[in-house]
Amino acid sequence: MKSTVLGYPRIGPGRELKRAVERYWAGELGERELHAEGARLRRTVWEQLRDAGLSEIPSSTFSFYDQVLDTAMLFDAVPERYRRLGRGALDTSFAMARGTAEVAPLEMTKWFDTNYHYVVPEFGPGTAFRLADDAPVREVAEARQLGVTPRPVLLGPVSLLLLGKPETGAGPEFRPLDLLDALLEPYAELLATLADAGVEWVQLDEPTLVADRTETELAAVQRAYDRLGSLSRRPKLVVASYFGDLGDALRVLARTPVDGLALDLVAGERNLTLLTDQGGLGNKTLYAGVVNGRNVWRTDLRATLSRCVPLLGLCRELVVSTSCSLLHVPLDLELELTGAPTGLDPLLRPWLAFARQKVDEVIILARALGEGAAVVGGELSDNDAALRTRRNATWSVVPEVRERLAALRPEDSRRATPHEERARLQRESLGLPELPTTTIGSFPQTKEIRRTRSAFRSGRIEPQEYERRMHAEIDHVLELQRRVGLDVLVHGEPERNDMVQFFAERLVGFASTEHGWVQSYGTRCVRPPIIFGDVHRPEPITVEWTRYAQSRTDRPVKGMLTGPVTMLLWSFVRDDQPHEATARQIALALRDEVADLEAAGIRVIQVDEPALREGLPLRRDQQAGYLGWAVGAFRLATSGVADTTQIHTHMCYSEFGEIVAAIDDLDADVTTVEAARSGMSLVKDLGGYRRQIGPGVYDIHSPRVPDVAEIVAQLRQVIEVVGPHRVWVNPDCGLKTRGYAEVEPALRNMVVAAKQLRARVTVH
Ligand code: THG
Ligand code: ZN
Repeated sequence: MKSTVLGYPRIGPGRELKRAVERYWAGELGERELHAEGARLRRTVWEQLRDAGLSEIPSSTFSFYDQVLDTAMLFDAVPERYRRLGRGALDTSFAMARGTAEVAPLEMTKWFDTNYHYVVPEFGPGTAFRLADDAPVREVAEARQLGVTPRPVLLGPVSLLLLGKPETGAGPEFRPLDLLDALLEPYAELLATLADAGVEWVQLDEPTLVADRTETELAAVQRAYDRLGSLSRRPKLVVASYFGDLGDALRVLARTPVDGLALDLVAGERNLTLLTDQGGLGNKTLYAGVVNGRNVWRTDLRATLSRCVPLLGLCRELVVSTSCSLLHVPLDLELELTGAPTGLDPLLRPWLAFARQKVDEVIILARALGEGAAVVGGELSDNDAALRTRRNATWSVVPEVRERLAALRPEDSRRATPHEERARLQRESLGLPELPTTTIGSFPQTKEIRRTRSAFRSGRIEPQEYERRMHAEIDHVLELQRRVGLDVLVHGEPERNDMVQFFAERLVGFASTEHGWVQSYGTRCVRPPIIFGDVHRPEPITVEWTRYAQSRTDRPVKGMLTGPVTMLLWSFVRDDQPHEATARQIALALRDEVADLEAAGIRVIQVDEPALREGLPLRRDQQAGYLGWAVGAFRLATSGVADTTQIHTHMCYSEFGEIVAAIDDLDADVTTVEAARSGMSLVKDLGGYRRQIGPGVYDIHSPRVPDVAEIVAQLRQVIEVVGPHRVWVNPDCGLKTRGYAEVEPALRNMVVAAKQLRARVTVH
């Protein structure tokens, strides 16, 4: 029986990809050297998969930045403004991904419900597709040299178009999908070339088909795969779906002449019913995605085997596979040290499988299915034993947490007084002006700050010295805020690295890794923590830093926490209880932190939920269920405070409209949102919105200092829709990525803008 994975991490065990690409950007590495490093990274992956004994090995899953961008480039979908720069292919693609001094980058957005972000291609009526490169063919040759016969992976034509957006000026009638027929030609040409190169299978990824699709879109799927499937010169085609079930698209694809389908049987459990209902795939090959590519838990091999057996009767050939690309999990558990002070708990280790370990799982399953379970008897027993340590673990269970949750009453998740009344009380007690000014929380993270944190972590400086330096930094940040005249101050978060990692390291039930990097976008990576057990807070986390800051000023200092939904969504979550239960445990821990901040005299507390929107299920019929528990967790974390304590939340996106009702339901007093980068497009969704809102009035992603008039204009747009009394004035989030040279003048202009408008607003 064959085994495969749909894709593999490309960053390298020590984030070599990041280092090489960033050195290239800095001019420290030439283009030839960068390509050589890319080739080396690909080779390492292929050798690893080959030596593990995987029978089908993917190629073209490598990218210097993003695979969607690469596919757009491959078919020459380069918007004119980047083409005009006259750069080579590599630099053109980096210009599209990151922008240049002259042009802004393409938009970047979430890759479905994962923590990966892709570059959004742009299409217009003038887009002229052609096969612009032979990279997939070259990679095949590269892999062959290692004795690997690869299966090239390409984003499919329907998803490429559906994931893109119309370019400005494309006209109101234009849909990217209109270009499908034109796009199929270069796909056909590429498939022919791959066939000539002796490629047996090509994987065409169509993940967009696991979301709700219109009849028109399904008809496009049919057209695309009828056409590609009936080409005379082509390799076998497997259409890969992942992150959910195919719904109606399964029936459509099953009727086309493609040779195989890859189905996600983890996130898309319904695929099995759909498959059975339509009597199987007939003559087609089923790539059965049974090993979870999205989490880090060891697979229950025996249970998975029994799930695979009935699949054998539903297709001509079965290939055991992962549910999706392994891009979304860390590379190798073997890289992790075990034991104190920073390593993984040795008790946790047998519970886990990262990408490399998942490859072994796929291979064991394939052997068991092909040759009988007896040939992998030892491996299955090891798996049993490891899973038993997890099932029987008592050390990760905290009865007090469960009892506290069980004893909660509905009123614990409700604030006592309606928000209009709270707003009045808070305005009086906080003494804030109209159009109050604030920031989202972090201030520039200088080299000095990073050095201090790292010195403290490794024990090179004493706690007292660390505290002294952090206090000095807080003083500096407060002084700046006083100087520019902000109303609600922050301490600047110098003690924090990543917002999720920081809290995870201080909560019981979360584990952190040393090398568990996962690509977030381009060269940026995160190390998602692992929620393995019951969560609680052994001691206050942020209270002392915030109390210190408040002791240095008469203005309100805002406490800053990461919300329960974001903590959950940006971690690997335990799979042995519903997400709702885990979210409530985190919420309870944060509720204690909120209470302690309040007791320490903090009157404004921000609980960030930047991930709330991205957790939204891809299928509409599952969205209400998710929003229900997500909102419930936020409210549990924040409803324990007095009326006069003002709860803020922050979200990092402007597609506000979709979830505006849920945001309202959070019952936060103030919501700040990212808005400037999308030209305040969220304003259109604020029509009926009745709460206080702080749309980011300038884009912090660029070093440009916005002038006063421009901020005034942005604010006017918002005031026009929601009136003057509900508007807060703040930048977008992420000041920590900027330097003081820009931050201070930009904030000063922002405050001046607020004051100018204030003078014109009548006090009520
Ligand atoms: N934290 C976590 N997940 C996230 C974000 C976050 N997911 C969504 C969004 N924010 C992704 N954005 C970023 C932005 C910057 C970086 C990563 C994700 C980043 N990473 C450093 C790097 O790759 O060099 C490493 C950071 C570190 O040392 O911990 O800059 O904010 N969890
Ligand atoms: Zn944000």
